[in-house]
Amino acid sequence: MDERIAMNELDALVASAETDFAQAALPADLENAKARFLGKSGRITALMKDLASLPVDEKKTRGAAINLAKQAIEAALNARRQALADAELQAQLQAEALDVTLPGRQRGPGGLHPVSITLERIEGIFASMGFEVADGPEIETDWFNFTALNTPEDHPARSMHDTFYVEGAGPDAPPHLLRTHTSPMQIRHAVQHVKRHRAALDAGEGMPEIRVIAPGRTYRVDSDATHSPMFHQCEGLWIGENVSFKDLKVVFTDFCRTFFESRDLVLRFRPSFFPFTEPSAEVDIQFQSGPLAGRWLEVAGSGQVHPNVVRNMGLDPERFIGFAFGMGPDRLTMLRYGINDLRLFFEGDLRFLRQFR
Ligand code: 2NM
Repeated sequence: MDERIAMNELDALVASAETDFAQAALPADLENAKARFLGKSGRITALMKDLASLPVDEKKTRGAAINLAKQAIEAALNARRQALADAELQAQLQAEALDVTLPGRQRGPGGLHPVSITLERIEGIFASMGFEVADGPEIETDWFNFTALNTPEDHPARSMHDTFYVEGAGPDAPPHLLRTHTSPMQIRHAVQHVKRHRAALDAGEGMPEIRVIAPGRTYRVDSDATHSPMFHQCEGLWIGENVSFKDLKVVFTDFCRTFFESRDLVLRFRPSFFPFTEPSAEVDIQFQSGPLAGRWLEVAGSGQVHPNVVRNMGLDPERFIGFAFGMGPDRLTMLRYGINDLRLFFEGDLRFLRQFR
């Protein structure tokens, strides 16, 4: 065999391998191309096998030449492998690129729920008149929710049609329920207050007046456009040795005028009935100007605390007297902002809630 042609044949083989390797776009293509040249039945392997039939001296030179070609093909293979790996890494880096100069995602300004705004206003106004703010359990006992509040055993409010009862308290446990008003918290607060001053009271001395409001969630079996099974209440209590209905009128008038930001507002106390107060009155307000002018609007219930309730607070009703009131922050919020459907408060629709930000 002519040596020059044989060399050209090897150069062509190397060039062919380089072309094939360059055309391999994926590592798998490249390994297939490698097999065609360096594999068991590849071109280089075939040339090596052919050596066996050559004379010894030719075997030497041709073997060396084939080896050079094989090394060249291996070098081309490794270079291409490296190039494909580099390209893959570059593509991956590009895909995962992070532009740290982009502006961050905004969380957006939050805001208080309109009823929370009302509760904070109520707390602020009564705090300015020397009232404490009491907070307590929403799951109550029958004693604190009904019995201590002078509510008779057969009162319809105690029925399962009106009150949510809580199961699973155990066979011997007293029945529990979701509080139907925040008055049980008034009892809890008063009992604690009286306990702290028990010694002074027993010694015939006085005690600081009880002046407290209890805002919070309450529950009743009721659901329509004007009733929600969960609603808010804020009850107030003022007990002392010389507290009268006149004080209730002053406190509540002042509260309403501050809350509604109107001096142009009058109150009416309309006789009513509650088990825990005697006498009792509904509180109506009337704006003298503005969009609500002229209509009487019911905003609270109130009354002089019943002697049985005063006794259940641990006090002598012959000595201590006072008044209590209860109002609905949900309804107060509707009046203040002109909202016509209670359910808007509990749907979580941002288009509604954003208006109070
Ligand atoms: C109302 C109306 C009238 C009230 C009574 C008491 C307590 F604890 F002193 F007995 N707390 N709240 C009361 C009185 C609540 O809500 C319509």
